[in-house]
Amino acid sequence: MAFKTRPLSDNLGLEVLGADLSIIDDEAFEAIRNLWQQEPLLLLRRQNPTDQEFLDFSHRFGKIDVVIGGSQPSARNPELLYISNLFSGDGNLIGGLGNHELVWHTDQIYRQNPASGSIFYGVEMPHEVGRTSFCNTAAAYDAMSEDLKSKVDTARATCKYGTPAPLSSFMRKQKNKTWHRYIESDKEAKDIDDRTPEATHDMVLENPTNGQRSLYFSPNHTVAIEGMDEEGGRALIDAVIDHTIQDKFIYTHDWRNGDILFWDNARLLHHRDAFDNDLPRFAKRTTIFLDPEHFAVPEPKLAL
Ligand SMILES: O=C(O)CCC(=O)C(=O)O
Ligand SMILES: [Fe+2]
Repeated sequence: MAFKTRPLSDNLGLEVLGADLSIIDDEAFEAIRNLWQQEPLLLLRRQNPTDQEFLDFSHRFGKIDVVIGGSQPSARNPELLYISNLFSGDGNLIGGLGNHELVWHTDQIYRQNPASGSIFYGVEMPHEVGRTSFCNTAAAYDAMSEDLKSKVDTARATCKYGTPAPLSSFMRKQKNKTWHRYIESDKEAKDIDDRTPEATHDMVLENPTNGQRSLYFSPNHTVAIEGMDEEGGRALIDAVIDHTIQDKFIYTHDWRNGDILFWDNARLLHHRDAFDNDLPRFAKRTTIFLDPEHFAVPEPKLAL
């Protein structure tokens, strides 16, 4: 079976037409997985899965991670992350990540064994604001000079969740935006810090099925390049960021309710614009250990 598709932009992204995520059989699943293998960003519109259907579908790709940063998993089901600026009746935020800009980043890269697939279900989404942009790091890698490729091919970047000291000049210029965290107390901050020790990963990943290479790094989390002093490490990450974050590799998504976006953090960076906090925004996300037989993953030896 093959779904009809149409490109979201010249740079990246594919809309999959005629698929209903709540009734996907094995054949339809394989067709979607094949599309995601080829294309780092997929969109399904007008979806309306129950939590269980969303989780069942996500599970088909692999084990779902329980996110341990500052974001809030659903208390009813920790495999489901709520992303929202809404408050419940008792005055608590119902989800994580608020309404502010989220600078260019890669989900979960600060973990020792990062789950690299994010599936994001926009339930209640404002238009034209709070847009999410994606940057194609496979295309960026292909377009690199041989000189920069040879440097980055062997490089490993060290990441730390919520760091106040990002390595790149790009992030140092916008330090006030580094990463907002809704942390209530010093104890909570320490707990998160203890749960998220530094993690180091190869900066170039390769898909075993088609040899496609992509850059794996996160501007806001990178604190050092392994084996390099601060100056050398900064020169490398600056060159990689300058080359990668360019309009020609970026697609910006304007959300509609019912959109489900699949993004592969092994092949994409993403960024979210700020939005007015009076506009309700509510989404659910799963974060998946994609299987290393079909996808490039950061730590295939640790694959579950
Ligand atoms: O709210 C968004 O559009 C994206 C949030 C985000 O960065 C994430 O869920 O990983
Ligand atoms: Fe993210």
